[in-house]
Amino acid sequence: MASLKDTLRKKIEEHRPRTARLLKEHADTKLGEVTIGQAIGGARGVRCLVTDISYLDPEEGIRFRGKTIPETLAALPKAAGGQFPTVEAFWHFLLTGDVPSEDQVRDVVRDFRARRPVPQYVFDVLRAMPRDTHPMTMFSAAVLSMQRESVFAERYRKGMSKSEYWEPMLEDATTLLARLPTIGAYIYRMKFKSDTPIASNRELDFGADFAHMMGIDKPYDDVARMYFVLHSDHESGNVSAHTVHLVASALSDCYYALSAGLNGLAGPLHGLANEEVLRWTQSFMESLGGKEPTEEVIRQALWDTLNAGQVVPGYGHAVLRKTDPRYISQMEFCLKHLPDYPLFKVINTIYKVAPKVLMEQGKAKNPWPNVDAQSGVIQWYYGVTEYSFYTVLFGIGRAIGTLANTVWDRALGYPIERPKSLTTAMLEQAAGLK
Ligand code: HAX
Repeated sequence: MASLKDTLRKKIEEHRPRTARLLKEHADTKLGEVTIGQAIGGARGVRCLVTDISYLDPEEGIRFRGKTIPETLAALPKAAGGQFPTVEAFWHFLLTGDVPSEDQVRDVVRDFRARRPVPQYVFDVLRAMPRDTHPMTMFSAAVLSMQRESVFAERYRKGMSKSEYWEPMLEDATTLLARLPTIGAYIYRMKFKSDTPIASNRELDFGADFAHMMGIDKPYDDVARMYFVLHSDHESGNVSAHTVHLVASALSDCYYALSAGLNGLAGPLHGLANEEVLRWTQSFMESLGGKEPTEEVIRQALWDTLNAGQVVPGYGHAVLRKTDPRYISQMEFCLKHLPDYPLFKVINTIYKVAPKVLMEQGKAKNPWPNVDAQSGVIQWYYGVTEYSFYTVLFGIGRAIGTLANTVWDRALGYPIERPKSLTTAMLEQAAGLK
């Protein structure tokens, strides 16, 4: 049986000539032009990043290694006694593009288990922070605190050839990823469950151990697996993925890069939107004082939000132009496991009304829901009602895709990222205004 690392080495060796040929023979081929609107407008649609790990089609949504979400979930080996694939199987798949065999998954699970123990100093760092610190700040700080253990940084200091960079990057990425569930669950129980952390059970896979350390029974193990897979990757241009890629392009190690990416994920227009959705929904429900959340009442609340100059959280997207398939996957989960749950019904009613309201307002290019509109309901149903924690869950998932990308970035020798800026006067000149 080929190990994950051996399979990856073979894939990298096969891939390198493709990148080298494109650079050598086709470096001047144009992929598009950049407009003033794009330069001012957050580089929307500028094609200047490369990744083979996932691709986001505006109409279809995400494909991981060429597979849609349902295809990915169907293809990968499932966790024992579960309906969803293990995170370990998905990690193998994202890194190599191959669906792993059961034996290969077992091998990755074993490797993750060995790397799982979190050093005491990380918990000390968390405990030293004021208890009302946002969970994302704690999470990012915990990741950063482990930078001293980076094998990549150590090997770089000692001198290492560029062709070898990916190996210590893989080493760091795997260790870091394996530790994240313990750190996340520790933050949760320290902050919200009267400081009663639960020790890891090394017999369990990534998702099941997370559920165990959160103190939540089945099927939360499957919820965790589903959640982490769905939130893993959304090609390279979103704030968290791009930040990880950018920071790592300076040859900063995985710890620096992921911590930076998490800080971007913590913004309300990005990952924090899942917290905002629940905050918005709860405050709206409270304002009803027990009255029925009818379509008409929801329509009014949405208009109140827009008229106050605020965004409707969980709706809109910079690339997608349809309902996010990650939203649909979670909605299907809800229909199966919690069809009559009142909060799910409210979220579904918002889905009926919000796109029409956003279309009527006419500003958002995409009036449809994104992943964040649905994810909090599932957490709430299983007892995780502390919504400031939701982005940490997103962060654990997002680490899978972004860390896999950093390994490939180093394998393919992608250089330090450095787009060019212009002054406003230069834009005016280009526009013929000066
Ligand atoms: N509610 C109200 N207005 C919205 C809106 C929404 N949900 N989505 C977009 N708009 C507005 C924008 O604020 C912008 O207004 P201005 O012209 O006044 O600046 C206008 O519509 C055009 O924006 P756009 O081109 O459609 O959207 P962007 O690519 O600029 O932004 C966002 C994409 C996701 C940031 C945006 O849709 C938004 O703010 N949504 C709400 C927050 C949210 O759900 N974020 C999570 C997105 C998914 C994700 O990253 N998850 O982590």
